[in-house]
Amino acid sequence: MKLRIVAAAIGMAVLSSVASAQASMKISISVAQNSHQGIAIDTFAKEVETRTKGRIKVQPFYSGSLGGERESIEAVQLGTQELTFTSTGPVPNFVPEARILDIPFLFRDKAHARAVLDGPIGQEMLAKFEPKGFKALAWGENGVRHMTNSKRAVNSPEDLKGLKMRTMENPVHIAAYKGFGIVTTPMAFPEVFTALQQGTVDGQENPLSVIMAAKFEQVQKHLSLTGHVYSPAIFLMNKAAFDKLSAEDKASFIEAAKVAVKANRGRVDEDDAKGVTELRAKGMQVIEVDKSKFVNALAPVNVEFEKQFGKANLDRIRAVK
Ligand code: EAX
Repeated sequence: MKLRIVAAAIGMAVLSSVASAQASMKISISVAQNSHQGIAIDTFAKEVETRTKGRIKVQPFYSGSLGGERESIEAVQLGTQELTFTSTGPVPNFVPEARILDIPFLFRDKAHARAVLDGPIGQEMLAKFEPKGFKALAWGENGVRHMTNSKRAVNSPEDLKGLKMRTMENPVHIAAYKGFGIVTTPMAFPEVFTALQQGTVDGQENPLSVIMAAKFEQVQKHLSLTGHVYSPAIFLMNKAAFDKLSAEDKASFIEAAKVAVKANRGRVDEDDAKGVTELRAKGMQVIEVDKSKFVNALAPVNVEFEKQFGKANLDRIRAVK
């Protein structure tokens, strides 16, 4: 009898400590905290904590300290890490449908991309992550990608021929860059600075936000404003971890991600506005290219993409105002 009372008392103590306990979750990015991605996860963490009145804490990890983007997505899928904010670079390896968003020159500009991602096409795509073990909370932004290298000034697509460039682990990018005559070397982001420094590769391509956050100006001389592809980002959460939340907390997580995306996109706009001046001041040679030449150079690859993805699907994206 006594024993039972003690057991019951212990049981209740455990229950009440669970109810009041703070849950702690991890979120990661592969770039530095002082960046468009840092502001995304810091804002998200703060919003979740406020909205759940401190019951749920989200701990941010920066600079690939939990691994590169592919590893982080894997960790989220397995549930060893609850959350990550990642570019779509390695995403097609998990959710192949998302590949269509990585096609060069598909979006006219950031406004077009944001409208697509926030509209029905983007929302349909978020749902595709669920059967793969993810809850995709919201689309964020990595930015419009440009090319850098340490070998030569790239004014036209011909200048790209034979350049050895690091690419993301993304099949669509790799196919397109091969179309430019680039020698592609897929690599996780945390390895890129050293690879550029040691000359393992001649160049790489990334948005101004990433180039600045990673200080690539220290190891790259030439920057060509090719704007060759829009790079989406995404808030991914382990689906089981999300499903465990109360309805109210679920709504809080989604709202928190929305607020974070606003901050994220705002910072990308700031970086784009000041990036060229800042990188020039730090010694980079910045080239404004005739973009139409780069678009034309990819015409044969685009024929392939239209076959692969369906012209109607591409036109549906292009038609968004
Ligand atoms: O997400 O791998 C890349 O080049 C990404 O753009 C970078 O890690 C930021």
